Amino acid sequence: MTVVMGLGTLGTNVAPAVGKAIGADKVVLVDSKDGLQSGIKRCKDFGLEFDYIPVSIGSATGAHRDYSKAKRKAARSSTVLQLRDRFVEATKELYKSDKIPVLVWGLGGATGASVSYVLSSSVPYALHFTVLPDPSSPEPLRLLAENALRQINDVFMRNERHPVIIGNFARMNVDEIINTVISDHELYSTIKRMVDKRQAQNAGYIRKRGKKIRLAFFWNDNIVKTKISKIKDVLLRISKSGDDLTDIDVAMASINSEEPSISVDFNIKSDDSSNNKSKDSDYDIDSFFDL
Ligand SMILES: Nc1nc2c(ncn2[C@@H]2O[C@H](COP(=O)(O)OP(=O)(O)O)[C@@H](O)[C@H]2O)c(=O)[nH]1
Ligand SMILES: [Mg+2]
Repeated sequence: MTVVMGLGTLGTNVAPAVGKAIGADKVVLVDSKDGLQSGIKRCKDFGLEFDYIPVSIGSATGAHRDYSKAKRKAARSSTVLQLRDRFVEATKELYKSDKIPVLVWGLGGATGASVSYVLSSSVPYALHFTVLPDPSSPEPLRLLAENALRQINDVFMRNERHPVIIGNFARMNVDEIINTVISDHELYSTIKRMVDKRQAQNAGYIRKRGKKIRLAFFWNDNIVKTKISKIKDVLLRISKSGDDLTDIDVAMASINSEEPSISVDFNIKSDDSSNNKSKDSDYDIDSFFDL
């Protein structure tokens, strides 16, 4: 029995593939009303059982990337708080069968990250399947990197028992990411393995001089274990690299070592950021997670 939560634009589109790969019993999609449609279609195409929850905590187009605002709205949204309560119940049921829930969302955005923040801080273990900011997105990469850094602090540093798979899917569109999730054996077997609570309890850590050290699984061309602080270093460098940074390449220089190094290449181009604002109201939710 497993549940995959798809949060925000990236999350709702990629969650159906994760759900299919691990044979999930249910996929729950959370995004703006319009944003939900493509994820719903993908769930239907994959023949998955699913629920969807419209929220209005980011902008309708998702373009403003205002994580602070989305976080404030999520904390006050009755829809999100009801979802959190249902999520906690569902997670307790999963734990009984030694499974943990999966949260799929993209680092750097607003909607997915703020819902992930609410949900993940309410349970001891959840597997995060997330992505680094995409250099081909129309927003300045620096803004996405700043958001991503804050989200790592909010979500991963505060919930340090949660295993994390961070994909570098730079310049890959959603369909390419989906194909990778479904066809990359190493990636989906890692997801499948980490959904096992007993694995999650051990695999998130190494012990060094008696101290627990947080690990993430970074997918580039291979799954490698890395410290979350390494990913933070990379994002910090991006966020400090200038206002107009729009291109970046992140690569793991060495794999199969305990502390892989990460190399980063930058390109600086000029780019305009758009400031989209929208006001829509929250929706009511019915019932989810019929476990
Ligand atoms: N590689 C890749 N990254 C994406 C794609 N869509 C969104 N992202 C990244 O995912 C992060 C979250 O974006 P998004 O899901 O649109 O934000 P949200 O809807 O507010 O949660 C950002 O850093 C984006 O760069 C995509 O199609 N490909
Ligand atoms: Mg969005």
